[in-house]
Amino acid sequence: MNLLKEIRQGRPRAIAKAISLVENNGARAQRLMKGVFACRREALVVGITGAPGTGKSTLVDQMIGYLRAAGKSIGIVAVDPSSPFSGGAILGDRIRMMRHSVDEGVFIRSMATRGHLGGLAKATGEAIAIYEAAGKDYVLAETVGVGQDEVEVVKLADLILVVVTPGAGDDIQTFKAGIMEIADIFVLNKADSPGAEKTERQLRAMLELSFQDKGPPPLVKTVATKGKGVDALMTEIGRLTGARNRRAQEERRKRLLFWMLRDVTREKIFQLISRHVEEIELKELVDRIYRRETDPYTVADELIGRLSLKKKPGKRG
Ligand SMILES: Nc1nc2c(ncn2[C@@H]2O[C@H](COP(=O)(O)OP(=O)(O)O)[C@@H](O)[C@H]2O)c(=O)[nH]1
Ligand SMILES: [Mg+2]
Repeated sequence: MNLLKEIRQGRPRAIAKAISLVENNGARAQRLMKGVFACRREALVVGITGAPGTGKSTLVDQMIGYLRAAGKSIGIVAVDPSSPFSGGAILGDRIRMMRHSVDEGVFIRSMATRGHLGGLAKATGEAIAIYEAAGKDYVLAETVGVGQDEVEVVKLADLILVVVTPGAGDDIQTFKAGIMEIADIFVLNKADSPGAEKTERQLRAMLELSFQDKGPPPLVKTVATKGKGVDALMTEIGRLTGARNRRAQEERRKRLLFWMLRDVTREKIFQLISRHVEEIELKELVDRIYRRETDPYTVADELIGRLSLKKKPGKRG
């Protein structure tokens, strides 16, 4: 049967196959993605980020439980940096969500940071689109909030949760750089640990300061291991994504589509160039740039110029 049709029916094997295809970024993936896009289905995409060990996977597991009880279907992408430990981390995520692995309404997929031709954010964005085409109501994207790659990934979400834990107050400076300003909801997980109240106070003070203009994002306390605070978190998610905020969501989606268009166009232009320019010449050009005889800007102009010449043979200048 046709792969797209099987995806639309929500068949797990078809979803798995489709995600592998986009990870490998071949011509078949492109054809498939055109069909996926035409499906016009949308999920609510929630990004969950935070340092390793803050309890993201445990929280995701609880969110799955909550959403399944409400009859919702869910796709999960767990993005892990491909350090020597990633195998272990991904395995850990899998184990923490294991109780859902036999549930047809839940699909879990891990993606490693490196080894993606065309970029991790692109592959993850495509995986999300595949889940949407498969009719998932929610997509939960767990990512470690460290590198630039992960920040790009979490920006694909309609709503972003930043998970912190007690004691995090000590390195609050690290949040300031990068991840903090993209949070829609702060989750203070491990609220059962010592120092939770102190961290809460510090966090609230910091948020008040940093979000003076638009007001601080909500802070929800959870104990993921016991499912405490999960109702409150889900209520907050519902509130922020409700009808009143529909416009903001639309704007965000459009911004993403613009990025996607930019990435796809960029990639296609480079593919075109690669078709017209021998690899050996590209290597020589890089050598010349290395020797500072020329620069990437000049070379790019030159290469693009050649493309337009190829298009209109005979019509020079
Ligand atoms: N005490 C306590 N431990 C938790 C809580 N949530 C998660 N943990 C533990 O923290 C560890 C890391 O959790 P995990 O979900 O893998 O974190 P991740 O790396 O952010 O995905 C595990 O041993 C969890 O059992 C919590 O609310 N309280
Ligand atoms: Mg995890």
